[in-house]
Amino acid sequence: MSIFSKDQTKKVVVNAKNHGYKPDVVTFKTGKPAQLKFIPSDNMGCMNEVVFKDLGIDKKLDSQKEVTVNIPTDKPGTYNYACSMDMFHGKVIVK
Ligand SMILES: [Cu+2]
Repeated sequence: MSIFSKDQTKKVVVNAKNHGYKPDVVTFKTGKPAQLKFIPSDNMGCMNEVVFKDLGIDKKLDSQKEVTVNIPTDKPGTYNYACSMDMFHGKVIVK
């Protein structure tokens, strides 16, 4: 990635013992490629899988390294996500 890259990257720490996703809301701008990186902790529990129902994304997280989810930014929208049991919730806003 060069300094001229227009990509947007944000990080979310996953911790089942610390109320879930931190931060639980992230915002991206429309029109630029966006990546949400899930940073593991030592308390993944049932959060070892993340589900973006609206985007049809169901992804295993890795307890050792970050896992990237590409977020579509072609139009404004709000994408909720959750752990595989729908207990912990987070939100991505594209505007
Ligand atoms: Cu869960």
